[in-house]
Amino acid sequence: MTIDQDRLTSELETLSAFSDAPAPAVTRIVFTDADRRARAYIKDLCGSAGLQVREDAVGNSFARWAGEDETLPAVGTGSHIDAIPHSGRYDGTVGVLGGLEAILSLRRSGFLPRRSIELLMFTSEEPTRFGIGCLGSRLLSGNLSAASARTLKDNDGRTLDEVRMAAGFHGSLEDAKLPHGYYHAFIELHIEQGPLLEQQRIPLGIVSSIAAPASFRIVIEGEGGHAGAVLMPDRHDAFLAAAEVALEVEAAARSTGAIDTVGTVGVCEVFPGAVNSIPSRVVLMLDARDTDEQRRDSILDSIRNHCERVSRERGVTIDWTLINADSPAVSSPMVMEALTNACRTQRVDFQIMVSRAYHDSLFMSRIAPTAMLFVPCAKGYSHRPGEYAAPDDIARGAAVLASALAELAT
Ligand code: HGY
Ligand code: MN
Ligand code: MN
Repeated sequence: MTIDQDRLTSELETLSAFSDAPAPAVTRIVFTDADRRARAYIKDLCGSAGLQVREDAVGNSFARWAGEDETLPAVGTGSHIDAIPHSGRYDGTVGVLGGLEAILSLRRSGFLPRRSIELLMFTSEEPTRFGIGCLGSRLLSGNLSAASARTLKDNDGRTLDEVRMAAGFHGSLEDAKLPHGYYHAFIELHIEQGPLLEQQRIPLGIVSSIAAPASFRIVIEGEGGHAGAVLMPDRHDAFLAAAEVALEVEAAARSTGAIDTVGTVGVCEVFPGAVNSIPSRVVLMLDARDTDEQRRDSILDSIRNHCERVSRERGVTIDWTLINADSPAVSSPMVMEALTNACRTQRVDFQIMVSRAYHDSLFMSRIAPTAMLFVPCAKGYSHRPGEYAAPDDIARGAAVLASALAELAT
């Protein structure tokens, strides 16, 4: 069984061109024209490969290689192709195109799966447009109800229904949830988005758990006013209150003493945004994660307590809105064993590791035995134009994925 590395490399290159940012950056926001052209490209590749392609109401796509016994739960693999603004070309796409190449290499080798093998392309793994990550996998796993999904709006105030239907995805969101037991197992191939594999010169990572992500929208309302005329004792500066909150996010994350606790404020919108006007309103978006859910929640509590103190002391109001607070994912021993068997058969060194980024596998693990396979990325860079994974590393990941899929589909 061989991987066509040149083909895989050229497909990743072609896919990266469907972007709203000039190369080497990639911007591919869900349901934009760039996303729709990229989807069409992937669908064509799957169709020409003889896979049966279907899409659900939110745009998750499923390309199936029918197994000998189609009544059996299938084996799934896949990832996402949406990309946050000015990011890279490998996040997610390696799992979609690498998954397709793994399937093609098995077909070329004459392997016949007993269970069907299905390549998934999840909609909107990134939170960019609708504020919540893994929208597609949340819906298909039942983590997010159709009714809750309908309340989502993008920054222009357009609802998910409006946007998805304008992009050609009709049908009922209620039908997106997969039936119980639909998959026998699921594997996601992905770049590490961290530096460990490269630093330790280990070509593959088998993920044992995915950290628990949480995100909140924090709105701080103070009093505006003239930047010259309002004296300091009379001010209720919303941005300075926000600054105290943001610094507490860092302090709380560092306070646990655990390297797995992380937190940041990735969005800060200041109103009215004039140099000579005291900020009257600030919107912050908080992202906090930990492999240990209780530890993550403990830092959220301390940040929240700090907000109450800042509100009292500065005479501002601070409102929290939960966007998501998910449990971590623990990988399936069965799927991890299929991956370690494949590494041993192909004599590829690997290490067991944690994923600090979340992935669609976080939600696939709620409905099927799941694990992830990481390939190194240069300097651990991701979510930035310098993101890079070497063709031979990607090909090696696809080869191990193919063997693991074959084991699970037999
Ligand atoms: O934010 C994440 O962890 C993922 O890359 N969307
Ligand atoms: Mn990402
Ligand atoms: Mn990703």
